[in-house]
Amino acid sequence: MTEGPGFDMRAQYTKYEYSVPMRDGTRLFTSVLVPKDDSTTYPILLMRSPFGVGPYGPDEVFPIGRQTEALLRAGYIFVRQDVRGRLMSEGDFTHATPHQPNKPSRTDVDESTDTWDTVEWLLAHIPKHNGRVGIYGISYVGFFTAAGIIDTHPAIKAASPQAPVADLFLGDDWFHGGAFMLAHAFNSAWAYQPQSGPTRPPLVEIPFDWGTHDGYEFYLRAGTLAELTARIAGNPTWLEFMEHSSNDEFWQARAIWKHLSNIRCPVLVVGGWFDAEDLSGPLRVYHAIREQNAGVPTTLVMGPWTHGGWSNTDGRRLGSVDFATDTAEFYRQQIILPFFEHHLKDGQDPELPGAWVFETGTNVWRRYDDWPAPDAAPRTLYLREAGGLSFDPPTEADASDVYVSDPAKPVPWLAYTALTMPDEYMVSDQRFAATRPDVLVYATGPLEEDLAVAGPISPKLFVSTTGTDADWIVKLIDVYPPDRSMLEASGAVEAWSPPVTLAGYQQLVRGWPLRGKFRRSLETPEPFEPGKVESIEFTMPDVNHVFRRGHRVMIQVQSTWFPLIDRNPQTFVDIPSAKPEDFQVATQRVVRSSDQPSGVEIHVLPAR
Ligand code: PG9
Repeated sequence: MTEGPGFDMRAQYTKYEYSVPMRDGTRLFTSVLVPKDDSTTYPILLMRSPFGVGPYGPDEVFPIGRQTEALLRAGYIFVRQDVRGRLMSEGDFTHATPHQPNKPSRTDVDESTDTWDTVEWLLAHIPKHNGRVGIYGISYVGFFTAAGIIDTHPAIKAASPQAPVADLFLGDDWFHGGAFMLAHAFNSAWAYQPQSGPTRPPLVEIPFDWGTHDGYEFYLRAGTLAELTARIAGNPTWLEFMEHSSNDEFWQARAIWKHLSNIRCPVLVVGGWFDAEDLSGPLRVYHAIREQNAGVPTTLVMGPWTHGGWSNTDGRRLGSVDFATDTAEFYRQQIILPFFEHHLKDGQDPELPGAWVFETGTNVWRRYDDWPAPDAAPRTLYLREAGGLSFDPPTEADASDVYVSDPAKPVPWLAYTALTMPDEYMVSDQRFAATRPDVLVYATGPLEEDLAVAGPISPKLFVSTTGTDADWIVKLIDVYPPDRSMLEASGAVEAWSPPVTLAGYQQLVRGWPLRGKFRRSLETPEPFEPGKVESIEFTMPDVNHVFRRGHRVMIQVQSTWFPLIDRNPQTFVDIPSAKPEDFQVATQRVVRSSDQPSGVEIHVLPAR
């Protein structure tokens, strides 16, 4: 069955609501849709969520994304559950529930045991099931999916963690490279209010007058993090951010990827190349499952998608960038549906490869045995004189570029105003930044052949600062040729979107910060010695992008990216408690000499 209008949940399913007991007596609210059709049995699809599974009430239908619709049309017993301490479930909620590898007591619980107990209960109490269970979910729900298949219950026959949160400090929602993801964290903190018992929505009321539609203006006026904290006193999630601004034991206990073992079912990990929230998560979960579970069939699917874009869009376009086909519809019909149909109903084997990844730039799907593509080889693009960028290292004995970074005038992350985090920023035009004096710009000439880049991107820079701390933000950019237009790129323009000229467009392919004090350790920060050149290295999440012939590759380097990340005072202090006077102007130097060559390591596929 394909998607489309006319899916009538009430006509095809009956809804039941249960209070399901866990081994420690805590009861979790569980909503179950059972097909009305009595002629056969159905597998169970389970989704465990911290966001609420309402509207509550057996007569209430609820909104579903297009992915779930495709599955419901095919026929499954569909189960959604409020996790501990959220909405209508009992118990206490803590972010990214720490996994307990050893459980000395029978009543020790975590997401693995709650999933196990839920599956046991469903098998015993729900009619018409065929004994097989699948589990899936996006984002935080992806975290509960991944955590739930540790020590997999034998009835779970297939799992799909999608944009799973794998590590909230190491690159998922709240910290990237040790830098605090200010705009996203501030917004998401409101979603997790403490509750004293099962609570119906709405839980969230933002007690806050932004006073502007411009996030840049709002956060700049808000001042230091300490001043912002004082203004929103009492938000427990925010206070956790402020109390844990390094990769301390709090975050390490929540790093679920380290515990992804004893997995006993095929796994389909899904993510989006342009997911502004959880891009690291799917890559980390995929590698952890492969490394820690020999022989478990595991596939990585990465499309040109925003956060959950494979579930709620057609995947044809993001901002000004066109991907030529409805990539999300392809995924729903050709990948996720056959995956569950095969493992849960003995449908045709889709013969999934180790990695099925969309290649941006050429706009084609590629199948590989593993990810990163096994034949991608590391090469370094060196920062060169006169803003050049080349695979040839520099030859000068003494050369560097300098800029002044002023926390009072941070480089904006967008060329337009936004209060929250627009998904589009992941492919946004960077021309506005390229003309600023506090952004270094390096670019190749027009490429003579396609350059296919597949895998992680690792800046390796020699830098100094006149301060004692500094952020280093590196952006990999695809510069379109001067004769390029949107019409030419897409072949079609949607009615709502006027033709945009892409001539000279500087498409962000990947950008990532390193908070300098974490250059040696994310656990133990260290100051810079003013003026002393040091080497810094960090790795940004993978890309799968072809810089087409005639395009140019560009690297931009800057020290603020606001308010995507908070401002580094550029003095070595505890940033959540930094005072206004701690914020200082600093002069940043990037060395590009023959003995201290700065560059960005990419992984290049052989010419096709
Ligand atoms: N990426 C979102 C999130 C996960 C965990 C913590 C905070 C935010 C989400 O959409 O679930």
